[in-house]
Amino acid sequence: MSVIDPVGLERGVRGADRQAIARAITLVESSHPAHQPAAADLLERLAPAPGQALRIGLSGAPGVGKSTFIESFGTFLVDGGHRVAVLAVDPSSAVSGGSILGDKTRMERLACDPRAFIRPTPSGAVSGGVGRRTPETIRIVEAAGFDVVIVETVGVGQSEAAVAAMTDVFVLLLAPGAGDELQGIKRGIVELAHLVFVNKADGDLAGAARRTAAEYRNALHLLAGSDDGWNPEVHTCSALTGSGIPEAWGRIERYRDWYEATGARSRRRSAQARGWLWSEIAGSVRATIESQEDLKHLVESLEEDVAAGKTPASAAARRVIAAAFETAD
Ligand SMILES: Nc1nc2c(ncn2[C@@H]2O[C@H](COP(=O)(O)OP(=O)(O)OP(=O)(O)O)[C@@H](O)[C@H]2O)c(=O)[nH]1
Ligand SMILES: [Mg+2]
Repeated sequence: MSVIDPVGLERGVRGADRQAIARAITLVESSHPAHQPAAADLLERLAPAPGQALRIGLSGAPGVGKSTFIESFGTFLVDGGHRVAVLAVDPSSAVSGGSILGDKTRMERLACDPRAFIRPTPSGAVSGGVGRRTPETIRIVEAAGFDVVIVETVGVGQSEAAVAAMTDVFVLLLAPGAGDELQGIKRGIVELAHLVFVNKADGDLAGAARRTAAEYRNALHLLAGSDDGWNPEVHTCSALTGSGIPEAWGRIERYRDWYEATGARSRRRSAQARGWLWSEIAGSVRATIESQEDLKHLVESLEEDVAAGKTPASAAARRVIAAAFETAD
């Protein structure tokens, strides 16, 4: 990225020019200090975006069929007149090395469709691999006119809470079987879900899928329901055959109608914006500390003491903060 022109990028993004969108995302993802002013400028220019897109968080353990589901569901949506952006936050690719290749073949149609935009996000160092800049990336694709944004994550880490904190509806994808072991996904993730879809409900797996759905329905019944008062639902689908995919969208739309009518939307979005402000503040404080040699050394020496149990972390943090704010101006 040699010449950065935020005005040109804004025009390109608003005109849904794919190359401009990709370059804008690369710019906001950059951690290079020289890129920060242009990135901030671009984001401010894009800020008055309507923000009416539906943001869907989609999570599920490796192999449950997330990529296949996105291909099928996304194709259904674009055929229905929607424009779909998929932001894949995929730490599993780093581990297995396989999923990028898998995604190329499993999202073949959507990847080539001009009404869709697929962007894998490098799993940054922040909270379980969620792209640190995913909320900004969402803003960019929304400004480009995508009205459905899917943020995909592998349901094995902490990234789900972060994804739930930047989306409107959280969808958990499961495979048939496994029942109570919760298929390697963390228990807390089920509690984040507004909708659970048991995928692979086809062929020999159809019966098992129905049983798994029934088990989860019972399990969710015992939970209190989501914070906002929505009662989570469990349904089956097959990403492979496409059965249950239009219904999956119907359920999501029903959630969205409820979400908008009850005021849950504005409450969730404001809470998310406030949470994001604080996380930005925390991130900036950290970046400031890491960018100053003396502070960095102070932290490194305190890290040793904290690791050795000589100094409590809270006391060490107070010293760093005191030093950082003294030198801040
Ligand atoms: N029978 C059946 N198989 C499916 C279905 N959806 C996906 N699969 C198969 O399950 C395997 C994994 O599918 P993916 O879509 O790659 O799963 P994923 O969740 O994206 O996996 P990771 O990217 O590794 O986390 C593939 O062999 C798919 O063909 C389905 O609805 N029915
Ligand atoms: Mg995948």
